[in-house]
Amino acid sequence: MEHFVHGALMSIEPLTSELPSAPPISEMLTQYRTALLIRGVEQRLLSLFSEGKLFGTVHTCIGQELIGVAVAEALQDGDVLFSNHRCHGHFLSLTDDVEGLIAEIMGRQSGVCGGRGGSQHLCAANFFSNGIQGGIAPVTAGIALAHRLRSNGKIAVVFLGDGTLGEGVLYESLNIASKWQLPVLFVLENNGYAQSTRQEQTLAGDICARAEAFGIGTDQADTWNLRRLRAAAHAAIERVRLGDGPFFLRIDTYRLAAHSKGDDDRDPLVLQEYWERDPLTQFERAEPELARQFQEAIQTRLDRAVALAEADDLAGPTPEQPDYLNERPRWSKTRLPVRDRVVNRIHAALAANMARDDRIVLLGEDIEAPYGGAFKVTKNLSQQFPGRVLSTPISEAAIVGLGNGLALQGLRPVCEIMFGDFLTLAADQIINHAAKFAYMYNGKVSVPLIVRTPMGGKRGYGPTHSQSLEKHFLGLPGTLVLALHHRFDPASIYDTLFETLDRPALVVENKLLYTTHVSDEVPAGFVLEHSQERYPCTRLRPLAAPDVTVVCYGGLLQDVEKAVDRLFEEHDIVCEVICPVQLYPLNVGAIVESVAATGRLVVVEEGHGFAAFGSEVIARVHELAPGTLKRSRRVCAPEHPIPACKPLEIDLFPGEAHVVQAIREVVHDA
Ligand SMILES: Cc1ncc(C[n+]2csc(CCOP(=O)(O)OP(=O)(O)O)c2C)c(N)n1
Repeated sequence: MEHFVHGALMSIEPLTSELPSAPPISEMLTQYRTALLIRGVEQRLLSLFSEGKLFGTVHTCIGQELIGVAVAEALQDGDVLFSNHRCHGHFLSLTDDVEGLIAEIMGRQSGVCGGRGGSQHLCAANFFSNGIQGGIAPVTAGIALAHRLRSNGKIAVVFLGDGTLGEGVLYESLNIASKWQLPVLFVLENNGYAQSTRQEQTLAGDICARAEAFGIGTDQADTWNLRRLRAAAHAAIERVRLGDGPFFLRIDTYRLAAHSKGDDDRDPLVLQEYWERDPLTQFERAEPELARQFQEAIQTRLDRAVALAEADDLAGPTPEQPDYLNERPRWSKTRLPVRDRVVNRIHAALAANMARDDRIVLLGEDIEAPYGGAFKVTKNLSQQFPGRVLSTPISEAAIVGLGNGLALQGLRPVCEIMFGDFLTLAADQIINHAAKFAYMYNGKVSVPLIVRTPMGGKRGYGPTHSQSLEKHFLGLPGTLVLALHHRFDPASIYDTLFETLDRPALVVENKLLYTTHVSDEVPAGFVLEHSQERYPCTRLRPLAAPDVTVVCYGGLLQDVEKAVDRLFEEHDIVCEVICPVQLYPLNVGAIVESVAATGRLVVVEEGHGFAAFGSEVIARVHELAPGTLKRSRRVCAPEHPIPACKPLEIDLFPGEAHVVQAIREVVHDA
């Protein structure tokens, strides 16, 4: 038996299969033809680059084509395939949409994603790809979870490269997929390299043992034995479909072209050897006449596809511009119908909406009964809605990744991140997945995902459990950031979210707020008003003419109210308070309107102030109403981490005293 190794430089174990000993048999012609088509497309893409007709880069799967072919042919309608940066072969195997792919990579409107996504970001019926290593694993697990919740017998498949075995989120996904017995197949394309780095430099231990450690069954095949590869793919898919949980398929292969366009440092002699052994080279030798006929048809189709794309318009400007709003709100005096704690209002909204809409699923750490979440927001909901409130492992990236997958499948996931500080671990899922899908897939999908999280300090939790990190998530186009407060019913906010959500939303719930009562009993001398926006802005309008505009959000509204009350009583300073719920996209109309009357602005926020909400508000007021703002101040946390020690923490965080001082300075310095 002739063993085949990944080139002389590599020391991973030899591939076990033999080269096909017989010429390709007739029942596999379809597979070879598809593989030749994929290769033809990618070789044409490389020529288009040389001709200067493409922009960016492409990662070709030349040498690996048969993997996508073998997997796609075993799938059924409704199964979902999620691929990575090296996705053309997978895409073509599933869709055969050569024209859509070429137009996409040429940036044309007739591309599968209207020219927005390009080579790595494709979306067609039941096919997705994204160019972030590892992040697609929990998203695919989420799609599989949606299948399981719907008991529809469908499965999800994710393609990963061996270099991606270094990404932690993959292991979060394997763990959850196994624990929840999700119908997901992990296909590991083992080509021995991550970009330019040899596997022996980066990979410890055994590949399949990784999946086996999570109780996941594994199998191996390679691209040099098509019959065995197809059998393995079919068997793996069949097994997942039968409901035996996830499966892991390692396919050994070799990439014959550069990682992307042209950068290849591998030994040319080794490469040449692999070209000799390449299954498509073998096919062309064994069946020259058939191969010639296939090639002729392929080249004709490619000529036409390129011509069609060239004749088409380039991707147009994005129709929906960012909502940097400056609309004057219409205000109405409001009485709040309830007087209850914020935590109860959020709980009530989740319960009511879950009863109304069975697409709503809650995910998070420790959220099931009896615990009900670290702040008790989901108390007893798991008993009320069995199977729809899922306590997860400590896996923030996977929690939001699962949410992304559920949302892509039309469900309404709500992900609880136990402390806002831990959002950092889910940032890739929010920034590079949730926030990108709708745009880069040209509006073919929406991601109605809610991520809720408690933020803020003053509870002595120290540097890593007390932060207000929302500023890092402000300004992601296509997303929504809301902050609850006690002067507008949080249940109403959640009702609106569930009724209208068409994009990822981050909801900031200040920790101190949970036990605060929602109430409309504002300090004497003020009228409580709300704007008639989807997520209303709150105004505490003073009865006397205001001297200064004070902007804040979230839990700090309580401190600001105390401060403005004191300023009025003790210093005769009249403040108008503006408190938006919707931090992004931000309508500064209410603020502009108020500043037009006061000329002074103080913005209060709990997080660090550099490049934060306050700076943005002040910049926008200057831009949108030039000359109206005479003096401004920001009240925010000083630039160092949060201490656990109580007096230090109290002294550090923006509170009533800081607000009073800043407002006095702004008023008296003017
Ligand atoms: C999170 C992340 N890190 C780095 C990259 C840059 N990158 C793109 S492809 C690649 C190598 C991936 O190797 P592997 O997973 O083995 O897949 P292959 O390219 O061999 O198909 C790297 C480092 C990326 N796209 N995403």
